[in-house]
Amino acid sequence: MPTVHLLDYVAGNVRSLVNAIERVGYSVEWVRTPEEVANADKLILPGVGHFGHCLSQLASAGYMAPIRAHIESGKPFMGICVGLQALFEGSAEDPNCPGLGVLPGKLDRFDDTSKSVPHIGWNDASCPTNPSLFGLNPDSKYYYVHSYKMPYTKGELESKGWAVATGVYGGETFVGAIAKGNVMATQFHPEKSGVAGLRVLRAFLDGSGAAALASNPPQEITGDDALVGKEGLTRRVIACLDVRTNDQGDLVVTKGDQYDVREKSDDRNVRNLGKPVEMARKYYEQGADEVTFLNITSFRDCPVADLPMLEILRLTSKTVFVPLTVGGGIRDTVDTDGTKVSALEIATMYFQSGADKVSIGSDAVIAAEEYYASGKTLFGNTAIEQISKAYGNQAVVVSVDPKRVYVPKPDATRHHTVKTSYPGPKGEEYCWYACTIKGGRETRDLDVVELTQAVEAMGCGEILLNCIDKDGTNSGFDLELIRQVKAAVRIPVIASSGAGNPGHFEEVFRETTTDAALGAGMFHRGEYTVQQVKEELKARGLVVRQFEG
Ligand code: 1PR
Repeated sequence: MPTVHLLDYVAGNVRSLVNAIERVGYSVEWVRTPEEVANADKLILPGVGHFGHCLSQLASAGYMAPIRAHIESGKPFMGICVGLQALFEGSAEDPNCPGLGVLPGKLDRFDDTSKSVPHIGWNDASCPTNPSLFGLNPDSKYYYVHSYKMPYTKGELESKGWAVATGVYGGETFVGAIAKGNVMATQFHPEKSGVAGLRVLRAFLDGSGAAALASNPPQEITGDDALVGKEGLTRRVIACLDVRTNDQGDLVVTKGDQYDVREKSDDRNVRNLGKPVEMARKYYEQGADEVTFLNITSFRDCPVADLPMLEILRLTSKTVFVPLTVGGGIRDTVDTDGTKVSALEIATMYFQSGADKVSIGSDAVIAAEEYYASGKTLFGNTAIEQISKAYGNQAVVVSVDPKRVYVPKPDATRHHTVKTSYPGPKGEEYCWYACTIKGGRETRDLDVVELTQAVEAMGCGEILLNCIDKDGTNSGFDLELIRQVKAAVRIPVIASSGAGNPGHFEEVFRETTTDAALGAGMFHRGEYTVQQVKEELKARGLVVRQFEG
């Protein structure tokens, strides 16, 4: 197998990248010291998380000069995500930390006054001068996750000989990919962009991308060329698999009604809806934009290193090239042999097994309570803070399990209420959403606004907003809950619980500003496919990513 060298310089999830590289027929050799950079013919600089963290690691380990030398030698070089950002002079994310300076310009933050930041999801990489630059396709979508971007100024980089592909997010046009000579870099993650992304990786690795560019160098950009074919961020549809061991000891995908996963029949068996790896693969092939696994029992009696979810991730990430999230049991814990294992260590095992994000439930509620009890002080010791510092905010999702508490009027409680169109049992016209822990078994005196604002302050990058009242009901999402949380935070929110048909997805995207929507039961029971949901959204004029086989 031909090889590519991958720079191993910073904590991050490179497992998916390795899987994607292997999938297109190459094997990875690691560069673990600056001297080894010289061994590389093709070099990839991956990068996730914080610009300053990545660049200061590169600088202090002595990598900057060897990387520049590799690029100047004319050997193939590819940067991914922060690997693209590193090519510029610097970033507002850490103004004191210089980039490689191969390209002029500095990155700035997306404006979050009227949109969620980070920019998470599937967007364009459209290059008017070279539409099929390194396998890009104007009709394909690519997976982005970043808060800082290189703003695009028409013609500026092109005048220096660069081909530039762009995307648009909330009116801001940013650099999605750039290429010139031996250098190719993407802000999106090709390894998480399905078949469209694998095509880009292959074009870099087999040299066909550079050859095509050499024979058709970018021309001056004219007129409105740069604005062609820009649809913006697509509506993200996520499939969620709740996983647990059943009474026979098998690992199964299950699904509850209001979190009760047992059959209604007398035997009260755990519902078995299928096998996790196979079902994840099926949803990927139906066009799911992400797959989420929630370990809903935390496999309590198992040594941490043998957690069955690790194997599920390893197997799934070999064939599923969209982002994978894993949740359940991510907290400081004591292993079966008495060793203490931190939440960060557990998250690290998940990332190394192929997860792109981890989702934290109960532990986030406890951390938020402590945050308010200490007068909103951040000590840096929560799982959210530690994992987001090491892997970036985008890697930390907080999964919220709220329940409605009805009140007759807003001042009957200290909590944030909503006026509801679905009054309570005694005709109460208001409700607040109480956070729960332990899979809904314990209700806390903390509302969803308090929780989501606290975890956003701690560095959480996205909210997975379930709703116990709606879970498994097939009656549609709780729009009132979603609107309340969307108004409270600036990070993206995934609407979850209650989806029973494709129309419910259309409704939640039309009636709220949710960033993504998740379904479980309707997919598991085979009532509808993810593809049908996307067809419905498309028919109603919403932009979606279509699966490319
Ligand atoms: O508290 O960090 O160990 O995480 C536990 C995780 O497991 C949390 O994310 C929590 O939401 C989840 N969980 C715990 N118990 C259950 C249960 O069902 N008994 N599942 C559970 C939560 C809810 C959604 C579901 C949507 C959509 N599952 O993920 O997929 O409600 O369902 P639908 O479309 O069929 O309505 P920790």
